[in-house]
Amino acid sequence: MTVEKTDDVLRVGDNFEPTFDNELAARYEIPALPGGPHRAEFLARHAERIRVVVTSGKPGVDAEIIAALPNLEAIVNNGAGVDMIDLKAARQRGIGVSNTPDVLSDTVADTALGLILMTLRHFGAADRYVRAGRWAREGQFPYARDLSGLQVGILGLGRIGSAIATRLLGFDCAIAYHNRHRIDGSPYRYAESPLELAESVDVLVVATTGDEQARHLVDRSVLEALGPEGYLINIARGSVVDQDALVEMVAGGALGGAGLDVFADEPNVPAALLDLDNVVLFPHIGSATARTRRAMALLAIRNLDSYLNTGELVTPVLRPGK
Ligand code: 8YV
Repeated sequence: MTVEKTDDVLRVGDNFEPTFDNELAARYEIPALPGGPHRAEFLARHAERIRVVVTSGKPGVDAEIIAALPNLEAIVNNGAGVDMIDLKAARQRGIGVSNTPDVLSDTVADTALGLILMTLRHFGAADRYVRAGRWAREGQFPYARDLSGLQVGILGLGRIGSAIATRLLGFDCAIAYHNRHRIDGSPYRYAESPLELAESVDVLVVATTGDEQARHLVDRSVLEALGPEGYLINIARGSVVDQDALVEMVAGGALGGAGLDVFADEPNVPAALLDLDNVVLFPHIGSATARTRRAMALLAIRNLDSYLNTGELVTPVLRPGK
């Protein structure tokens, strides 16, 4: 593969997902936006000629960076979530934004099922029990809760939420969901609000986008509605849940348990959660399989190639042009 030198594309973010980083470097030589004192100097020299930004999740592309690039036309993100990109600023300028949907839905749904099973059945704690020699010393591990036959609510029945629902049907779960709008023809029961959803289910799975409108959709009242016998699973974004309320309630027994792949301030996890056996904690691994990360990387690169060659994005969240 020949490496193409570009001077109209810019890398933004110093923490690119490794597969994307490698696949991108195999095809393109792209300058990176420096941080700190060198940024202003770099922008003064190069900002004018940048047409496309490539980024990979956090820290994203904020309004300040968008404003600093007067000829920016497109932002290519490696990842489904575009919550770290200022979409409002992009829309105002007619800047296109692409993400990597679909290719990760099954893997993220598998992660959700893993979290649900581990949280209800205490599989992580059971594994630790054996490793610590407690089985031989203390005998029978305490009983857990069945997933089969439960009522499960999905907050955000999009592509990932639907893949989670399909899997749960195999566990004979009754599925309900809440979205901003009811989905015509959906086989699942619709709840008018997150609160109404939480009131009627045993397990609430958060699978929404992480944009500003979704911030703290799961607040204290929603967690109270789930209650001491209820469970919260989050594979979306930490910002969707009021994390302080969650920590307090799950530690105090007001919420039955929680399975969390995402947190409000990653990679920092509240210390109060670390010793709780009714909580399962993952380091944001929803889509983290080699195959899926490669598929995401190749789709992001396809968006970049396509934009540079045709002016169109393959999987746009926002189409370029006013
Ligand atoms: C990755 C994700 O952590 O796709 C997303 O929105 O949250 C994850 O799959 C991230 O995007 C990798 O850059």
